[in-house]
Amino acid sequence: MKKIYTLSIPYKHPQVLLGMKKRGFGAGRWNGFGGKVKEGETIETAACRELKEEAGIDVKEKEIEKVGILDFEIRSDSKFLEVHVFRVHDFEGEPVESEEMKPQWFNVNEAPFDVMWLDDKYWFPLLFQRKKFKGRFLFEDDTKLLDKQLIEVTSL
Ligand code: 8OG
Repeated sequence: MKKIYTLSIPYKHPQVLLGMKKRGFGAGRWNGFGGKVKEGETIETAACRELKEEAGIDVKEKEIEKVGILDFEIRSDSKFLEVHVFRVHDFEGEPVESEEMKPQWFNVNEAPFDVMWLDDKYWFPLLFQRKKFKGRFLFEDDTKLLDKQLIEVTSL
C-alpha cells in the first residue's frame, strides 16, 4: 500500500537547511525534514509537526509551499511512498539537533548530493529555481536507482 510522506526544505537564498539523518530509513544521508502523515492530519499539518520534531523550528502553514510530489518504489522492500515536498519560506527559532536529525545550513551551490538520496540531484535544483515538479523514481534498494521520470509542472 502507498504511504503518504512529507519532506520540507527550508530555503533562504543562497542557503538551504538540511539535516543529517541519524537513525532509521535514510540514515547517514543529508535530507530535508519529514515523515509519515498520521491519521487525521492534513499533509500540511504533518509537514509543520515534523519540522518542529526534527529541526526544532516553528513553522506556520502559510510559510510552506508545496513544490513537488514524488513517487518512490523500492523493489527490495516492496515499499511505495508518495512524498509531498514543501519549500519553507520562513520559520521561527534556531534549528536544533534532535534524536533523528542534525541540522546544518549549506550554500545551494554546495549541496552535498554525494551524501544524499540518489534522486535528489535531479529535483533539488528545480526547488532552488522556484519551480514545481512531479516525479517517479524506481529503486532496487537504497543504493541503486533503476529508473527515473521527472517533469516540471505549473501547479500541483
Ligand atoms: O519517517 P521517516 O524519517 O522514515 O521518513 C522518511 C523521510 O525521507 C521522509 O521525509 C521522506 C524522505 N524520503 C524518502 N525517499 C526519499 C528520497 O529518495 N529523497 C529524499 N530527499 N527524501 C526521501 O522516503
